[in-house]
Amino acid sequence: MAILRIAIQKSGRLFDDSTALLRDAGISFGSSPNRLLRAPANNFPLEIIFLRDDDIPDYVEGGVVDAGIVGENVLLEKAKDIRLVERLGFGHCRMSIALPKNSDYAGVQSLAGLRIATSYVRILENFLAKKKITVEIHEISGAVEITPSLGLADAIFDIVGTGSTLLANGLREVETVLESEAVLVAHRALSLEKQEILDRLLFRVTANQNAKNYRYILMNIPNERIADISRLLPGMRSPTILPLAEAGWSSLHSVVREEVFWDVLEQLKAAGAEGILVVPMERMIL
Ligand code: PRT
Ligand code: ZN
Repeated sequence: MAILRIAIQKSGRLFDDSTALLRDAGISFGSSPNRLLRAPANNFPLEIIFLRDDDIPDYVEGGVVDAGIVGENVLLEKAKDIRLVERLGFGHCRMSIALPKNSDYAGVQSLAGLRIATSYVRILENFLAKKKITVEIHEISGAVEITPSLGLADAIFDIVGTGSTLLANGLREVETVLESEAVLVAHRALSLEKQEILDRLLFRVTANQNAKNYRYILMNIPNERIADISRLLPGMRSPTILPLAEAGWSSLHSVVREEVFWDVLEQLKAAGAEGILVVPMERMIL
């Protein structure tokens, strides 16, 4: 029987969320990647391979592994011929250009001719080419943020999370080049059996993501408001309406997207809904 090999980061910022994603999909596997760099799943046709994030795109392209979880920043930098299957909603960061905090900046043109240190040469080159700006790129493998204070560069291009590393090094962000998150990637041409396993995995992952993106909501409404209130709640197909013991009233159940949730709540209240309850969901299959 076919087994799908998936690479995840061996240790580092994506490790916890990547293993949690697989475990939340009901997949169990041994937990100690320190010595063991591969772990077969016990209850799903999956083998987990623990790698450095930088190696994952190459391994996926070459077919050494079938799929992987990696930062979009790494995916773009490596520019391998692989498929982006799904954004995973963790590992959020941005990639920005930063200058010493007191230097003048009047738009991207100010970067012309500067020495910019980075580990992400390709992404930076693409950005500057689009803006038609020429700079001197210095490729550095780590601790990019200290190069301006050492006089090795005039600016840096690097990953920013909270921004406190930039601040601590006397730098200020002047251009955001990319917003990134962890993504599921796959080999271009998986066998039918392996693609089926990937689809099963994706089905589980999506059910979990949907549950995070939606809230289950129930409320009491006077019967004459059913039509109005239903319009505010498209739900999955249409809301569920159940009669209350008290005549003239119904209980309405539906789901609401997280990002519009507060707006909808206000509209429901204004439209006469009472006793509104909001409950988290475990899984949601659309
Ligand atoms: O060993 P391996 O090569 O696998 O790991 P790595 O050291 O190359 O990567 P790692 O674990 O640091 O990051 C893995 C992925 O996490 C990155 O490729 C990004 O997709 C994502 N990510 C999310 C981040 C950050 N947030 C982040 N803040 N990667 C790096 N940082 C750095 C940032 O550059 C700064 O130096 O963390 C530091 C703290 O950031 P601030 O802005 O919060 O101060
Ligand atoms: Zn790395």
